Amino acid sequence: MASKSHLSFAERAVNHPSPLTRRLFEIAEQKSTNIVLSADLTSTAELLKIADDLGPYIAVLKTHIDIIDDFSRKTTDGLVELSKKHNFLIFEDRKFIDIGNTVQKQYRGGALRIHEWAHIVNAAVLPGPGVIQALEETIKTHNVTDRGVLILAEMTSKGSLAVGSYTEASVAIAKQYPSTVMGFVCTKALSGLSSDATDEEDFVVFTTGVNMASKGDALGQQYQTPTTAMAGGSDFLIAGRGIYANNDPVKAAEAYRKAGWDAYQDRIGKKAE
Ligand code: 5BU
Repeated sequence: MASKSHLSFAERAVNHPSPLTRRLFEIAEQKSTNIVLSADLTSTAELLKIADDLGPYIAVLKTHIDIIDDFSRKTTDGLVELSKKHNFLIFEDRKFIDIGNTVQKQYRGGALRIHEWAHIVNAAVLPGPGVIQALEETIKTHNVTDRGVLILAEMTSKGSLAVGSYTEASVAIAKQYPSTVMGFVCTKALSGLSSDATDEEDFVVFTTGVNMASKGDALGQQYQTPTTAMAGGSDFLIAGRGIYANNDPVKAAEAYRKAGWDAYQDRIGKKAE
């Protein structure tokens, strides 16, 4: 996979084939942030409050909508309104992993109606390429240009089995669906995995397990810092408890934003302000 990580997001936006990826890059440049807030709060009021308070510091808000105790249309209508107010994208961390027929029902319907409000969703390719085909079909049926998918190519938890040939297969499947797959959730750039790299490809690397104060948790989570993640080739940094569980989430969001953006500017050869 050809890496474009030495270029600025603005440069990468110019000829990028995906309108949603272009929009993501533009948001990052406009707001000087590559932070994805993992807003793992469990009530609608808490979720909407953190989204409103931290919206100015983030490029993307990541949700686990199925952990909300009092989920209703108000939850997702509120998120959509805040995404417009603060100009961020919404990423539902649904991790689709089933046969295509089931995945389409999960993406389109049920109580959550994820495709109606989430710009980005993710999927694991354990079931094979059909999982991505199913998501792509739903997106194309609805004729929208602001929906995309990230493939879970690696995981941050101890003992993860998403390594080696599984990660390589994730890259190969991404290449089959270039208009739908924006990139990967992974711990580092996946360069060198593929021998038929082309210059046209520009997948985005989202890295989870980012924390400035902790090395992990009691349930196997393993963290790296914004600086090490960016040095490893990440583009967007996903941080949860490091920000929302801090005594001062606004101050923490600004600290993560600055650390991520400084590291990004270093990488593209611009002096950090
Ligand atoms: P934390 O509070 O920063 O540890 O939250 C991390 C979030 O990212 C949480 O929502 C996880 O479900 C999510 N996550 C992860 O931690 N590791 C992974 O490999 C993937 C997602 Br994929």
